[in-house]
Amino acid sequence: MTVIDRSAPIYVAGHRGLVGSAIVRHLEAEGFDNILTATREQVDLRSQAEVSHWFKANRPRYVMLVAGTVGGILANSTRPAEFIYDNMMIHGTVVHAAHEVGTEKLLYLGSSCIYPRHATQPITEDQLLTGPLESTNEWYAIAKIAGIKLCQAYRRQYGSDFISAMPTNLYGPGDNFDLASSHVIPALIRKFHDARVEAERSGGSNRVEVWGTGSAFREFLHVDDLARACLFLLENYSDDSHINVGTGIDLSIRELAETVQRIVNPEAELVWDTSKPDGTPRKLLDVTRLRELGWEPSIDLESGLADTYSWFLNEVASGSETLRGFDRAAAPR
Ligand code: GFB
Repeated sequence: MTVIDRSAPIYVAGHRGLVGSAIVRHLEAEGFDNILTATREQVDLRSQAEVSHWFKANRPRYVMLVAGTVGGILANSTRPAEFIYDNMMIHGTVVHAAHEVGTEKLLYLGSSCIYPRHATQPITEDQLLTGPLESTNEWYAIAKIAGIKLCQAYRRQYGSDFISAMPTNLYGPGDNFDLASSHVIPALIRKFHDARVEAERSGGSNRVEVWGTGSAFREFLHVDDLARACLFLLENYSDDSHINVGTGIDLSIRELAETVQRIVNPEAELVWDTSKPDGTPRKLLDVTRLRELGWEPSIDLESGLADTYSWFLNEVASGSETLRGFDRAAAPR
């Protein structure tokens, strides 16, 4: 157990993203009153000189390293250079700068894609580096694995209390709704929403194209649950090994599409685009270690999806700038 001083400076790297914004909300709700953030314009996290300079000026006692270039299956397979370079650099610069200023505790966030494509399900932490990776996201996965190893190396050589958490697929308010780069949940919400709006407007077809065969299985965690888990781990976890963060429950992409359909657009006709990849057949995390520490998720998928859709509708209605990737021409007036 680490006693975390809520008035000490805590830096959230990546505060504008899905995860970072949820962590900032949660820290504020938990009484943290010295939350540090830096925009991309202020600090290029890929530059060691800029990051070290910022750390020396701000000296965070704690760091939540949740910044990175992220995206869904298509973005991962079409932009491999950005995914490996940006992420490897960001992990390296932030971990090193935290070491330079003597940051007391750092939490690094990885991803469930670090595990082998054919890992035994549910996936225990010790399956890391036991087999080949899924090809659609191996670039991102390699960078994420390097991040785990960085934290371990700094712990071993310098005694730094740097920990790694591996979340399952995430979703929630603040997600990216750009169809070329988003993950499946925001993509489905937007596709079902746009199809309904268009059908109501033009009286035309109400068809929604879903990628792949629908047979892949995924586990989803609401980002507000992840934010709770990150603070919980900062306070209760201090181990060399990374730790899985998930719900322990998965479903097929077909079942997911039907659930989003029920919430957003029950009349829609679903069409499967099998020219698009399914990706990893299944990646259900074994969350025994996290459960044994005493942490449980609190938001079930159906209510999490409904909550995310209401957030999306509010953003559309308010013309918010934070709704990434949404074409306002298709928004209801
Ligand atoms: O969310 P997603 O892009 O990420 O795709 P991954 C999950 C599944 O949903 C795949 C299917 O089987 C997709 O084919 N899918 C169906 C769709 N329709 C759509 C759609 O309209 N958009 C998208 N994006 N998918 C990512 C990795 O893998 O997961 C990253 O590429 C990272 O490295 C992240 O680990 C959590 O689960 O396949």
